Amino acid sequence: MAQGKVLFYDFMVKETPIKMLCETNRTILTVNGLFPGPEIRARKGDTIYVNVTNIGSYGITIHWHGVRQIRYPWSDGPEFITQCPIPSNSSFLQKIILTEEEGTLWWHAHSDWSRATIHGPLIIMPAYGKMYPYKFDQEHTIVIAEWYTRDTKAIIDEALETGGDPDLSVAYTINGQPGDTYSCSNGSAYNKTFVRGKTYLFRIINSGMNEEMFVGIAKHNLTVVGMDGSYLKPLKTNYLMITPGQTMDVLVTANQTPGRYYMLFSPFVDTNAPSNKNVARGIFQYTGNYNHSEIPVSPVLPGSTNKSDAGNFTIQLRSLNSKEHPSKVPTKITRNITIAVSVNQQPCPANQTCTGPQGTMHSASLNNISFSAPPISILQAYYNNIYGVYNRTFPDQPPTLFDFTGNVSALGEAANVTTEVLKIDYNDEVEIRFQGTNFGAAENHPMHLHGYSFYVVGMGDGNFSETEISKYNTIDPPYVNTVGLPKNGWAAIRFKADNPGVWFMHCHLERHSSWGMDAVLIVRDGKKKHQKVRPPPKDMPPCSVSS
Ligand SMILES: [Cu+2]
Repeated sequence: MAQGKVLFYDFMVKETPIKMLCETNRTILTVNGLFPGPEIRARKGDTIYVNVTNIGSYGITIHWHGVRQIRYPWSDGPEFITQCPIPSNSSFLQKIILTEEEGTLWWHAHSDWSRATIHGPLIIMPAYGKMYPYKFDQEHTIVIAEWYTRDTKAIIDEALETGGDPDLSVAYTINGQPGDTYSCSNGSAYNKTFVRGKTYLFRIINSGMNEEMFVGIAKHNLTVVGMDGSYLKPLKTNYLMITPGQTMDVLVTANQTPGRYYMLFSPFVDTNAPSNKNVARGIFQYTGNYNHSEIPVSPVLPGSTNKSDAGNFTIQLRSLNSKEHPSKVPTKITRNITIAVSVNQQPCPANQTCTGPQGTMHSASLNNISFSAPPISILQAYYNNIYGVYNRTFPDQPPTLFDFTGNVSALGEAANVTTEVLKIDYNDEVEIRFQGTNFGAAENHPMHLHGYSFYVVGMGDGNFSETEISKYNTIDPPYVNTVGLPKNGWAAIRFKADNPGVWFMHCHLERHSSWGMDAVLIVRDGKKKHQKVRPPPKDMPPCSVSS
């Protein structure tokens, strides 16, 4: 691979005054005073240094979502997995090693719920002299977020204490703007000008906390050409379904009658759990002669509970698989793992009042293990051979077999709260079958893996069955870092374990991850020198047992 450039960025994490939804006297944690945060723009193969300085009032970490960080988990970011938080009034120089990534990714805080306001785009253009596999005239980046009315660390700290539901967001925002369905943001909605005949590339990032979204633009087709930093075969559609954690590159040609058109983001809510059902709207206005104060045309999107429209969009996605961008789907699987994905409840501790369902505490698990973060980072414990920080007994199969997606009401809902890792040999060809279960409020789970992208070779409703294997797509499945596991369904992914290190795997719905829907993969070093985890930087944030 051609040697890329070395780029430098400065990130200052600080409390910043912001006016949103008529609130006054409100500050939020931002990077460089911006919401959404600053864009990082690089080319394929570049190396980026970001000096992260935290002058906020509590520790944070930053993750580079979708960057594989080959052999260098030290800068990956999830708190207590690869590092301890960067304390107030200190800095950490993070190194982002780009290799195969090309397209739209993003960065975000990976500690408590700080990512609600600490996130931004990470755009990776083709290497010098290389072309995009599609044409466009202009590009725009769209970052979707969820707005909460108080400090998100307080929200999750309190919810984990009581076992109850965390606050709901009160608005979805498009590049920081909730849009004109909110009287307080009338006149400040996200808006862009369309010139008839031109084609626009939209880089759409769902950095929302807890909801999947349907997306559409009135009367305009959308052509999806990339996802999660990898190209797709062009897919023409009139709506998208994008989960938290996912990014999509979408072409839109301005080929309609000059006028004003709404872009609509509307939540996909396939669960009984409480949710924010508001919409966010942006406006596209053509240049030319027409009444520029006319009311924009609205798109028609699937209803908020429309699971089949969500699935029908997702199953059409195919990787580009061209000569320049080939698919390399593993076909000789040496490690086969099945993971049951559940929302659980834990009994309320004695002498405490809990506000979860029927006085219990909300919880969540993978293979019946509700992940508990250790006091020091798992990577530091692994690399320095510190014992007693984690167990190595995460099971390759659900501990008990049952009708996962059937009536589970007779089964106990509590999971084991513990810190387990899943060890994988270097260069194993891995298949993971995620199996949704019907415990608690079942719903779509956007499962995200650090350190890897993976091929989604199959997905479906109900319980996985071996007969599905013959129907897998091993030719051109999408190559992504986040897969929406259908509600009460399954999804099968494949990857080659060629990146040694400690890698977090979790649901990208923040409340599920906070409740324990997480696991840690340790991919062992290979035998050769360039197959081992590189040494740590000297300025790793310190871990203190009390933190
Ligand atoms: Cu989930």
